[in-house]
Amino acid sequence: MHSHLIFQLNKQFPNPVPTETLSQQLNCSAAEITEAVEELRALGLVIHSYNSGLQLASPLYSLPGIKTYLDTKIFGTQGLYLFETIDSTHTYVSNNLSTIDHGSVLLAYSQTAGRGRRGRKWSSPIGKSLSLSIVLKEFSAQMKPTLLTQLTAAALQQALSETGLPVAIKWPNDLLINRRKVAGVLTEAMFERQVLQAITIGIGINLNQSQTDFPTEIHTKATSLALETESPFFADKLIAQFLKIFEHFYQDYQQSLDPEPFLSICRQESAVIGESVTVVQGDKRRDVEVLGIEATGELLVRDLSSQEQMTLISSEVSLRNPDGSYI
Ligand code: BT5
Repeated sequence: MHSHLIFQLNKQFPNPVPTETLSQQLNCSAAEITEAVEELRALGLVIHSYNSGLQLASPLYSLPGIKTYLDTKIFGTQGLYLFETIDSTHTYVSNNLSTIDHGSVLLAYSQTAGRGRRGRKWSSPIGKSLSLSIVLKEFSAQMKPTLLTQLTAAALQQALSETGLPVAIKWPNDLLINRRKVAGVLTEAMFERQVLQAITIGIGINLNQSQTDFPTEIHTKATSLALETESPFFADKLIAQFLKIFEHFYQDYQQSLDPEPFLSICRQESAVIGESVTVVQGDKRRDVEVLGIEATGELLVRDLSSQEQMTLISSEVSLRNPDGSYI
């Protein structure tokens, strides 16, 4: 009911939809519509009531909306779930792994405990952001799970670029527009008795946040698709396109074991190759020039004081501007 109501409201956005029209479309009473709207408002979603009808405050994706565009064989076709609010889609997967099939996609309008890398927080306010986890249980024994972050970043870069915006990848897992972070990727592997059972790929995308919707500490480093396009952003198509491109890269990589198709995008669209940056590793800092991305997915850099070349592993480091600010 909620999903179909949102789908109908979204289709008419920004126009209000009369309750009678919704009753007919959803085959239910006006009282049931009012009850559903109250339930959604109680979650924090903003739905305006006018004499002329109901109106979403900002566009909202929905399962029926995504399915209109979905053109995948596996991802999202085996299982596509949408939570209105959840602690974290990643945490849900790890707590329910045995009941979730390979290729399932979990989405959430809001996360109360969204996670980034190394215990960092991911802000996902209700109705404004996209939180998505993909569950992988079938993989070639020879593939390198560590490369999946870059596979995902490349797929996301390609999907986001369809907006016409200049989208760059900040190795290993950030997507930037005009040097501000619009999306992030989190890959987690789950082992049982040292045997890889599953990999969960998480992506968070900022869709319709205004600058004040971001926590103060990330005001100057975060952006949303609505801020960049200067208009409300409809995400159904983006989600379907991302899943299609992800599926293409993933299936291709499982068969060929060749990471070049996605690594070449990470290199070509890199925000850091050729730049001088500071590598932060725990308490240590080191100024380097970024030379490239190796076939292993590691970052090739040259230390600016010793001139020594070295590779960096994504799980261990973060990159910053030499003055410490976000790149
Ligand atoms: C990431 O980590 O960028 C990975 C984000 C993955 C989120 C998805 S949502 C679905 C799935 N379920 C989860 O619980 N997580 C995944 P990292 O590179 O560590 O970046 C985290 C840092 O980005 C924070 O410390 C903030 O500085 C900043 N940040 C937090 N929220 C942000 C936002 N909405 N937009 C831009 N930057 C943000």
